[in-house]
Amino acid sequence: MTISPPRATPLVHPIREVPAVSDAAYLASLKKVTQYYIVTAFLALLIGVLIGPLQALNYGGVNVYEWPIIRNLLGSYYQGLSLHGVLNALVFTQFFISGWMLYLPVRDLGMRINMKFAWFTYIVMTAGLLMAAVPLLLNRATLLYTFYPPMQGDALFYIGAAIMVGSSLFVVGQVVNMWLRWKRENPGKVTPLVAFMSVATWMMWAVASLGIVIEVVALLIPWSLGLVGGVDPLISKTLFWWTGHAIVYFWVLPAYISWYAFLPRHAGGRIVSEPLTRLVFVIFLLNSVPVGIHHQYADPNISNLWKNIHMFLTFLIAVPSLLTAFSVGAALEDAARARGGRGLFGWIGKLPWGNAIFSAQVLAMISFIAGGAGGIVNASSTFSGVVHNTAWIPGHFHITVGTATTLSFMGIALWLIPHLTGKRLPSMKIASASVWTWFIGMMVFALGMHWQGLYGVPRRSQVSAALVETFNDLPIAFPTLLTAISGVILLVSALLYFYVLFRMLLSGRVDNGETAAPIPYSEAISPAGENLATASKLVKATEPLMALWAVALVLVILMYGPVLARMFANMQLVPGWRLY
Ligand code: HAS
Ligand code: CU1
Repeated sequence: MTISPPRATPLVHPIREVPAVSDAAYLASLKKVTQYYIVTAFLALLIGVLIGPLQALNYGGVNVYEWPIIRNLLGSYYQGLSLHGVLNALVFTQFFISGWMLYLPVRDLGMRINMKFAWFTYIVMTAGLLMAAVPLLLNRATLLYTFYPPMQGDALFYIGAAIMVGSSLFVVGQVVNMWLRWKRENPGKVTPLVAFMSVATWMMWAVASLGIVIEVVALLIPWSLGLVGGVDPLISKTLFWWTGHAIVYFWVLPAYISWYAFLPRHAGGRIVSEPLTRLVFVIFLLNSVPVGIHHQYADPNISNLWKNIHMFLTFLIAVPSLLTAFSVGAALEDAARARGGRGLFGWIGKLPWGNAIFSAQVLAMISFIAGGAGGIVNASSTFSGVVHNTAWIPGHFHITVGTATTLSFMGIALWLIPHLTGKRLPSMKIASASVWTWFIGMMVFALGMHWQGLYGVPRRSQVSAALVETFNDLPIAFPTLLTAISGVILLVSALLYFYVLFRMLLSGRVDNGETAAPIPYSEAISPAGENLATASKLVKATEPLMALWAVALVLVILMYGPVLARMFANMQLVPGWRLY
């Protein structure tokens, strides 16, 4: 069910087989730590998404924060929103990715890693999460997921967040180190595709995370501990968005790995071009980070020149996603035609829409067409004034991180958990219902929110409690209704999904995951080959990831150095505020 049978036509290039692991205890431990990451991720998502409908109802004009049951649980709309954003956008993603992008390259390269260190990293990351969770739950870090100063929370929140985010750098170290060992042991060989994509993404994240790590460790922790009298909000915000834009590619590239490498197999098709895929990931490595000022067009003390440079670089960083759209779209068409699809659009019906693993990811992609187009609107400094800080923005990110990332991960988990545990998906029908309703719910939510945003309804506001006159004159009755309805659809979807997920996790082991749910490698129409000497120019140019990593770091320093230097020259330290 999860993997289509080989194509009727003979394969030109054999499908990659995952290198065998002879040490069963080692493999079991590797799978276990991956499973811990994935399950922790989904527990965070479960709590996070249950708060989601409360936010949607708020934008639908229903103030559920007045209801006694909610009032007993959550201090305010803003505490609910902080939990929702942190758990879904920061915790779910990072834990899922840390498991997924540790497991994949290790298996792809057939290398051994130090399992003690892998477990240590998981424990440190979880400890950081728990530390940050305490003030969040106690309404002592109601700062929203961007924690902009001068809003101030308890020091424990910043310390926990620093430990959680910082520990992802241990995964970077472990994966890059393993890849370098593989390179030494396999001179002249081309890095296999899945490992290549994972290593490039981790390298990008290492450069990206520096901003937030510096912000939290050097500025916010000393400030929240009272060691320094104030903090410069603009410097903090700029360091935040150094990480904050690139983090969206840290969220979406792990889904791209699946779209490129595994999705064709679920549909019985082929990867279009491995060299092109490598190019896409190298562009992301080089260009994901030096674009963050597109979040700060409205901010003072950043010259228009730098705003425009970052805008131009933002348009460039849409290019690898456009390459992905055409390349993965072609892989789907190839699959559908191999299944007998005909006509200009008729082939689409031949795709395996009833397979939730497949449909979750393709529905995620379809919603991401709109999400990506909206991103390009946000990036234009001329349009930004219309949409910035309005409900349009949460509309945008629910059809990017809420689908391209989350819905893809939901689909991936449906084969990954059977693979890791030998358990079986209890019901493909319920799983399908959950992913289709997630897609519909997110699309309706995004429509309602984009629409409200165009009328200037602000984001991050308890609009349901605002003075009626403020919004009474706006013709937004229909979009607010859409948003409210979407919250209910998404609640149903989440209940269906978590029912299937937990029934699977709590069931007994029945299969050997290695054979019953193998890693779904796909055949490639244009593979990269195994030997660098005979590989194409593109493969040769993209292979030296260490050098490209250094270039990425230099580019960020060039694109942020002058911007930050001017801010440090005009530093304005202000004391903290508690607005909650
Ligand atoms: Fe964004 C704000 C610009 C992508 C997430 N973004 C946000 C925020 C989040 C977020 C969370 O320039 C809010 C931050 C906050 O709280 O303030 N974004 C962009 C641009 C892109 C983009 C240019 N965003 C993402 C992704 C995200 C994400 C990915 C998460 C995963 N975003 C912005 C800007 C802002 C912003 C401004 C600040 C706004 C403001 O004013 O505050 C690009 O990377 C998008 C490129 C994508 C495409 C689409 C490619 C389509 C593909 C699918 C193809 C489908 C197929 C299916 C083939 C060009 C790959 C075919 C189907 C068949 C059946 C055959
Ligand atoms: Cu951004």
